Amino acid sequence: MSSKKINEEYQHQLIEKSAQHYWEKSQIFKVVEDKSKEKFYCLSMFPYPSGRLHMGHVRNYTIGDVISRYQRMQGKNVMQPMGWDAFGLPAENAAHKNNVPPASWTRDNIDYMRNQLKQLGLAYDWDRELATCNADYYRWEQWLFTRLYEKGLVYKKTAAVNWCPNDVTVLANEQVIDGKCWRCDTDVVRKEIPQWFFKITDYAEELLTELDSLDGWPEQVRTMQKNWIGRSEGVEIGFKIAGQDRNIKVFTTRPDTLMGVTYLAVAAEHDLAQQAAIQYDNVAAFVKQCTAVGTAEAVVESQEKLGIDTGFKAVHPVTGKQLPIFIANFVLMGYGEGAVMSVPAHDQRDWEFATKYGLPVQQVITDDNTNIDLNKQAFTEKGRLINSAEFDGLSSDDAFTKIADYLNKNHQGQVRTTYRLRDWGVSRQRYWGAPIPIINCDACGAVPVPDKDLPVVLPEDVTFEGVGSPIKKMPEFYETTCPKCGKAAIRETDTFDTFMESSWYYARYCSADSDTAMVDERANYWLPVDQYVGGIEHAILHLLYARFFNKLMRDAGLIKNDEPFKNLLTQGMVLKDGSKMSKSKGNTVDPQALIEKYGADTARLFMMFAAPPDQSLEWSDAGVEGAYRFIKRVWNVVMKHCQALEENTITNLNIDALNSEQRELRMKVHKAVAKVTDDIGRRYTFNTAIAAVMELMNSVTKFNDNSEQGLAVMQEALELIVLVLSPIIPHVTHELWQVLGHDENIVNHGWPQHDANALVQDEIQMIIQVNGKLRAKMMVASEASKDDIEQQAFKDENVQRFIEGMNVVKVIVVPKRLVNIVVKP
Ligand code: ANZ
Ligand code: ZN
Repeated sequence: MSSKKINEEYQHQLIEKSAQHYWEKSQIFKVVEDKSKEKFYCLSMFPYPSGRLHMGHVRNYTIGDVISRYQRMQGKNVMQPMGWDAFGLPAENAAHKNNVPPASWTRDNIDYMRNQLKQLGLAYDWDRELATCNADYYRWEQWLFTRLYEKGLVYKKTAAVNWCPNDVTVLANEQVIDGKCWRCDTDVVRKEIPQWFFKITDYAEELLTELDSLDGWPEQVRTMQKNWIGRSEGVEIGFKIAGQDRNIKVFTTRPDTLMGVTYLAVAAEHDLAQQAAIQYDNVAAFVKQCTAVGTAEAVVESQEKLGIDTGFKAVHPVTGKQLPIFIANFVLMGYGEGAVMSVPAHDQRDWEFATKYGLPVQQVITDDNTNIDLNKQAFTEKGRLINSAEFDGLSSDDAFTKIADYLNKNHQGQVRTTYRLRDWGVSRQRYWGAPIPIINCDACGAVPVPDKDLPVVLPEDVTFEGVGSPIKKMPEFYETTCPKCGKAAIRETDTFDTFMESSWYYARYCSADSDTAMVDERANYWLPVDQYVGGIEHAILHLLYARFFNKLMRDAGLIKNDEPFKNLLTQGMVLKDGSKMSKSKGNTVDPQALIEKYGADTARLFMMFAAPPDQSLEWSDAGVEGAYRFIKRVWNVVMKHCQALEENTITNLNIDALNSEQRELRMKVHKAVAKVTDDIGRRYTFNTAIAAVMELMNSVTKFNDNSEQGLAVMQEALELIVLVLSPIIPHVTHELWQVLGHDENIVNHGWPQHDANALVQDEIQMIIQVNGKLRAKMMVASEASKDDIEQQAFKDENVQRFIEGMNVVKVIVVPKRLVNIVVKP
C-alpha cells in the first residue's frame, strides 16, 4: 500500500495523467483474437475530425467506454477501436477560408482530437486506429467497387445535380441556401450529368426482412429503416393511349379503385410530359417550372398541388372511356412508373387536384359504418366495392386479386412489389474524397482501374483557386492511358460519397493492418459488432449503407455475418437550456475546459449520471460540481478508512461474527452491487446505477466503527464501490484500488458478484396487542419500516377477529418490540 497517499487531497490532474500513462505504457487495451474467450466488440461511431471534440462526442465515447470496461470485467475479450471519418466538405470549406490544403487541415485536427480522446481515458486499442483519408484505407473500397462493377452491382447513369451557372460547378445540398449558391448567391439550377450508382435495390428485400432479426435495435430505428425502404405491394397497369399504338404504365397499391379512375397524372420528367411540352408553350413553361431545383420528396409533399392537361387521352381498361392525362407536380419520376391513375374519391391528393381542376369524382368504395362525404374529402379506407360493374360487392382485398387477374388476362397489368428505396448515387464532384477508380476511354468506355494500379491516390498537395475541385484542373492527375487498349484516356475526377468510407470501417478495424486484403479472417472472430453506440441522426442512411456494405462484403466472400451491428444504442442529445448544443446557436460548452478544470472522471460521471443514455441530457454546471464533489467524497472516505487501518488492529471479515449494524451495512453494499450489475449489464441505465452507489455512500459515511470487524466490513464496502465505479470513473478508481492495498491493476479485476446471503434480512419477533392485550406474534424484517410493520399486523387473522366492526383509534408501534392497536366500538 502506498501509505504516503493517505490524507492527500484528490488531485485529478496527477491521478489522471498517471493512470493514462500506465495504460499506454502497458498497452493494456491492445487485443488480439483469442478463441478461448468470449469476444465483445464495442464500437462508437467514429468522429469527423472537425477540430475539437464537442460534448456529443464526450457523451458517445463515454457510454461506449463504460460498456467496454464493464464487459472486460465480465471476462470477455473486448475490442474497442477508434478512428476518423476524415473525408468531407468542411475540410474544403476550411481550405477556402484559411488557404490550407484539406489534407493537412484534417491531419492536424486528428492529432489534436486524438490527444483529447486520450485525456478522457478511453480504453481504446489505438493500434487499430484508421483515418479514411489514407490511401491504405480507401484503396480497399476502390478495390471492392471494381469487383462490384464486374458483378453488375454498380452502374453509371445520368442524374440531376445542383449546378451553379456562375461558378460553373456542382454544389452539395448543404451549399444550396434558399435555392441559391452559397458563394455567389446565383440561382441554382438542375443539371443532368453521368454518375455512379450502387444497386442497393437488389438488396431491398433482405435489408427489409432482416430488420426483424435485429431485436437489439431500438424499435424506432427499425421502423425508420422500414419506412425508408418502403415496400409496397401493388399492380402495374398499362393504359392504352388513345389514337396511339402504345401504353402508359402506372403503379397502384389500390387496384380495387380501378373503376373510380377519372384521369391520369404523370411527373414533369415523364416522356409524355416532354412530348406535350414540345407541342404547347404553356405546358413547356409548366414543365420547366417543375423541373427547377427542389423535387425532393419533402418539398413535393409541402407544396401546392399544381398541374396542366397534356392533351393526351388514356383508355380505361374496363370501360373503354377516354380519360385526360395531366402533368402534376406531386408525381415523382423516381417512384413506381412516374405516373399514377388518379382516383379522387379515394385518394386525398387526387381529390385536392380534381377539386382544383374540376375533374370528376367517382365513388367506388363504401363502408356502412362511415359517414362518407366526398364534397369534403376523399374516403381513403378500404371497404366494399360499388359502381364497379362485375366487381360490385367485393371487399377491397378480394377486389385486389380479382382486378389484378382481370388485367393480367388482358395483358394490361401484373402484380408487382415496389420499393421506395432508390439506388445509391455515390459520385460527388468534390475534391476531398476517395477517387472513383474508373478510366474513361473513347473506344472502350468506362474501364475499371486494374488491381495493380490501385490505389488511385488523391493528390494532397493542392491549392484552392476559384471554385470547383482542384483535381479537375490537374492534367497530371486525370490524363492517363486506357488499361484495355492503351490509348490516351481520362481518369474519373469525381470522388465517392463519404458515406462509402463509413459503411465498412467497422469491419476494417478487425484487420486494420492488412495490406493484402480489405478484411481478413480475423474479421470472422470479431464480427458482428456486439454493441454499436451513436447518434440517432444516423438511424437511416449510415446504418442502412453499412448494412448494405456488410452484405456486399459477405457476398464477395470476405466475411460471414449477415448483419454488422447486433445491438444498437442511439444516445440522446446534449442540451443547454432546453435546446441542442450547437455552434450556430452559440450555446456550446467546450469539453476541453471541463476536463482541465474538473478532470475526465468528473466529465464522465456527469455524463453518465445526468440521464439514461438514450435520452437527452441537459447540461448543468451544478451537476458537474455535484459529480466532482462525489468523487472527492469517495476519495476522502477511502483515505479516512486507510488512516483507521493504520491506527487499529485489522483482521479478515468473519461474517458470522458481525453485529446487526455491520450486517446491515453489508446488506446495503451487496444490494447495491446487485443493482449496479443489473443496471449496467442489462438495463443500460447507468444513471440509476450511479444513484444507487451515491445512496450507499451515505450509509458508508455514517458508519463509524473501528472495531476489527467494523473495519473489515468497511474495507469490503469500499473495494466493491471502487470496483463497480471503475468503468465510469476509471482514473480515480485505478488509484484508489492501490490505496486499498492491491497491487493488481483494477482493469484486470473481474466484476464483483454480490453475496446473496448478505441480502437475507434479519427477522425479529414482535408482539401485537389489541387494546393492550396480547393477541398475536409475528416475524418482521429488522429493517422494516413502521408502515410495513403496521400493515403486517393488520393482516393477522387473530388480530382481525378482535378489531372486526370496531373503529381503529390509533396504532402505536414500538420498533423491534410491539404493535398496539387501540380500537373503540
Ligand atoms: C391509385 C390509388 C387509389 C392510389 C387510391 C392510392 C389510393 P405507396 O403506398 O407509398 O407505395 N403513386 C404511384 N406512383 C407514384 C409516383 N411516381 N408519384 C406519386 N405517387 C405515386 O403509394 C402507392 C400509391 O402512390 C399508388 O397507389 C399511387 O396512387 C401513388 F385510392 O393508385 B395509388
Ligand atoms: Zn480504351
